[in-house]
Amino acid sequence: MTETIPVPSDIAKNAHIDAETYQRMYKASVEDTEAFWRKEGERIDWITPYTRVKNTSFQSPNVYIRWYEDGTLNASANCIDRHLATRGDQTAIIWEPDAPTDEAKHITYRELHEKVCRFANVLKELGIGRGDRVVIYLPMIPEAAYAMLACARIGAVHSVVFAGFSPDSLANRINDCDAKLVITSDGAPRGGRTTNLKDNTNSALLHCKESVKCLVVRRTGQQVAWNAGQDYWLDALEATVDADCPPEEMGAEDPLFILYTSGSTGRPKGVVHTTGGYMVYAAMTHKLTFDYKDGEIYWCTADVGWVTGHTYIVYGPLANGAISLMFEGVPTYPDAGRFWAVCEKHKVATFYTAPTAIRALMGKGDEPVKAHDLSSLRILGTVGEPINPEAWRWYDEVVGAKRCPIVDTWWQTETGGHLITPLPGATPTKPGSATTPFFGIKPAVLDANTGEVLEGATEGVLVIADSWPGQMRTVWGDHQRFVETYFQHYKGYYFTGDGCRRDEDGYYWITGRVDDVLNVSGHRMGTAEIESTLVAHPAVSEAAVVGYPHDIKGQGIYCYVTLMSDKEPSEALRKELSDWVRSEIGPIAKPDLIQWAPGLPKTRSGKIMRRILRKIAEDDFGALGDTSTLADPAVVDDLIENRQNRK
Ligand code: 6R9
Repeated sequence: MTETIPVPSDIAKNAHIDAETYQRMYKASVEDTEAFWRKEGERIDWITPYTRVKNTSFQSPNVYIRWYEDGTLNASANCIDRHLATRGDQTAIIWEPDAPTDEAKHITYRELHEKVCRFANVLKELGIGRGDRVVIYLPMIPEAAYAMLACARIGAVHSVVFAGFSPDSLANRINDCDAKLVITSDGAPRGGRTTNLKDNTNSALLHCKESVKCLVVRRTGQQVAWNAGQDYWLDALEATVDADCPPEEMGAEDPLFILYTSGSTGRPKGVVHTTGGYMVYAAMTHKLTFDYKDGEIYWCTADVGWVTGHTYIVYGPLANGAISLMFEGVPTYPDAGRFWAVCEKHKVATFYTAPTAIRALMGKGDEPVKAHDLSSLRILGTVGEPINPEAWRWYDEVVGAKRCPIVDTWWQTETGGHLITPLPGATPTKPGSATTPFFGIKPAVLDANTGEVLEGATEGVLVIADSWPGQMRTVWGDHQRFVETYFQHYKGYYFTGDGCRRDEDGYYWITGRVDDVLNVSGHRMGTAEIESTLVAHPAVSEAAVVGYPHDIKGQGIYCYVTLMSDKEPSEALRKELSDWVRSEIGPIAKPDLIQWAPGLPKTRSGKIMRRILRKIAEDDFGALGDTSTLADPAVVDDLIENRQNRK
């Protein structure tokens, strides 16, 4: 029996949702989904109210997902304008810079309005309008949020690219969505070092259409290489435009943003989210999962380059008129107490971070936490990967002093917001479990091979039986890929790609990806992307990439590399390949271990047996299973002999 941690009574008493309300509302939400979401849609402001609520089908090949489809609204007006009368002078965004010695900024809703309006007018000056795509490649500075909201204001579709991605990755994303403009900064300070974002953008733009313009935010003041006629400084243009920009009236199903994410095959997919349903779901989950109360300081440590930053730094909190803290730095700079110093300094009530950060900080001991007054904390959250019970307990005991409920939120870029998560005032928690479904969510566990629905306490693949408003609508430019990736494996269900266990209390325990997607420090990466980068190197003939358990990162990247016959393995080459992947994709994709593989285990039809490679990488080669179907079973012995991950 795992332990169950009850809901603290003071939290339950004042929560938006208590246990009884959860039961009642959940039942209603899955029994009459349409009526439930008709009411919940009122959380946000509509220009033309919707009459139709749900129009969805999971039946491949005919998959479509539409919510509130005849309603019109503007996402930026929901995040800004509707708060002006009641909380214009309240802080909307607290910005904490990389260096603790630099001053934090407090931006009120009224200031946010002016910043976003000016930014939107600059976009218009540059020829951007409804439906145009804009790529945002910025550090964690307020301008990243302004840029997103400015796009939303004029109906342009933003695609944020994480500033840690390489010029090549940036170029691929600009080209895939045919963006007209890329927004970047001169440099990006992080952890005391600076990335030259404008230089990266210049390199990327060499591989894009000449017509793509570049808008540059001044962050560091460093010198940058300038392309006259193509590049524009934001501050120069801002000064010339009007301080007001009326929001465009958008259809509920008009795209709000594209966000590229890794899958098991091919290039990253452009996940498309639309306006109405996404905003309803972002606002509702932010308010209820974090039991957000007016005036509280809420801090999500994610980067806006990931979906967590979209839904839980920008759209959800701002739709609720919250105070959202944005942090430019890293957890360990200038020291391992930085997160806690920021919590103390700004009196943070809700703190939402990733298990990898918790594990890394846990490794530094309790002292850096204890050195700070964390009495303002009320709710703790985690996201991005399964959290191991040890890290959960440390978070609970040392950071939360056993007072703060922990919400372990399971969701995906594709889902737009939380699908399985505790609610602080309603759900007793179990360390390592994402617990129970959010309102309107119908999870099911299937047998991976037969697709049979498994009841009760069981283990299998996690699917969702019906749509919810925050669900992605399509893959940009490739609806077929959307249908194939998510709706063809198990007919009539949305396939999450995750495995899970459901216990006797109906609690869900996510066990990780069942496909070839890695989760390294909470960042999603396709093994296929790393493999194709490796084989693009002239010394490499073949490569296979798998994950292996890593104490801090959750998973590490293990690469098996077969060299061209005229190339000799060497430490220098190992480093060269590692740096190659880093520069081609970005630092997050840098291999942890590279093993020289004279041959890879393949079936007679030539398919690489990843199962075997995974086992060897996990140092668990006692149980390799059936290797008799291999074309050359001898290669396995060599791989075991020369494995890199010896304990
Ligand atoms: C929000 C986000 C999605 C994948 C997902 C799963 C893993 C996320 C988790 C979790 C266990 C949690 N994941 N949250 N696993 N417990 N609380 O992370 O989106 O980057 O698209 O990754 O992350 O494997 O399928 P994304």
